[in-house]
Amino acid sequence: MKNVLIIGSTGQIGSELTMELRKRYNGNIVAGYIPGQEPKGDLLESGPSAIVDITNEQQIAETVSKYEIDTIYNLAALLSAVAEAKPQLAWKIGMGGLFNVLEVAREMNCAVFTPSSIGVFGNNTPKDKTPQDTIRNPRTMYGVTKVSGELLSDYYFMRFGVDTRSVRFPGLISNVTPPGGGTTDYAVDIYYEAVKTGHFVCPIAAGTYMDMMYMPDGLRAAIDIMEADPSRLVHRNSFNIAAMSFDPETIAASIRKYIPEFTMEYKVDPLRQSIAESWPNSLDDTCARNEWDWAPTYDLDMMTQDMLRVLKAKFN
Ligand code: AKB
Repeated sequence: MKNVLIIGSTGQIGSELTMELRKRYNGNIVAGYIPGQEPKGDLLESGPSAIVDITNEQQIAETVSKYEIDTIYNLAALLSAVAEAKPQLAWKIGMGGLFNVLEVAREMNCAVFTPSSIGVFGNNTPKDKTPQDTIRNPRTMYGVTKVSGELLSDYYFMRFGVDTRSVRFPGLISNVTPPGGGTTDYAVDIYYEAVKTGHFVCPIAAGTYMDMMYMPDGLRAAIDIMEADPSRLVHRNSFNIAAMSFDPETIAASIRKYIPEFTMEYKVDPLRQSIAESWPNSLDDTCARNEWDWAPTYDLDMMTQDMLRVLKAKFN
């Protein structure tokens, strides 16, 4: 029996992770949301939900107590591009929110998963096959909150024994809930536009490589790291994980295998482009493979086939 609170359950990761956790565990899997972002459909009907604003420690504590929560998935965050537009709010949610979650976890004995990101790396980090333990000097507020979050989560583990664990997500590609305000979002939008209009205006320049992952692998990573044998974990916050690395030309070519008439033009967004250029081309995920048997399932072509199948059924 497992009782889990997902904070940010209606977002890109949360909407699918909550359903996956409900399939796997038969305890209280509580969909935490903020007013205006209420759960709908299956997410609402398949289990309990509660208003949980991450900036409100009391509200988190009350929900943890009411549902006897043992694990918190802390998914509330502003993504990289939107965090540059609202740096103060990004810090309040990313760091203030994490501090609230960790305090509740310390007092009420919960394990905590907080996603980190390829955004923890910066211009001085080795770009190719970026090692697990290396320079983390981001120049974005998103990256600053993610690095600080990794450090704070490790501190709570070492100082108070809170069972904190995390992975550094690459760009996550999914067909259920769209992301909002990320640098890697183009790799989601391109599939929607390929199916809906056959044409895509790309905000990221040709030749810009970033790590990406299909959502089913991302969900498995988030669950497997929390189930991993703690005695094998040398690292905790946070593990490099990788599945595929591509630039806009490569993903467009993959789509053209199944939609030959698909066309793409470039209108580069300077903010997203500068963030993308500061991130690695590809990560080395050896530590995750060795310490908790991480391995991705989907490569680019498998993901393209599945994305196009689902989106064609949705829109055609
Ligand atoms: C973003 O682009 O901001 C996120 C991320 C890679 O963390 N998808």
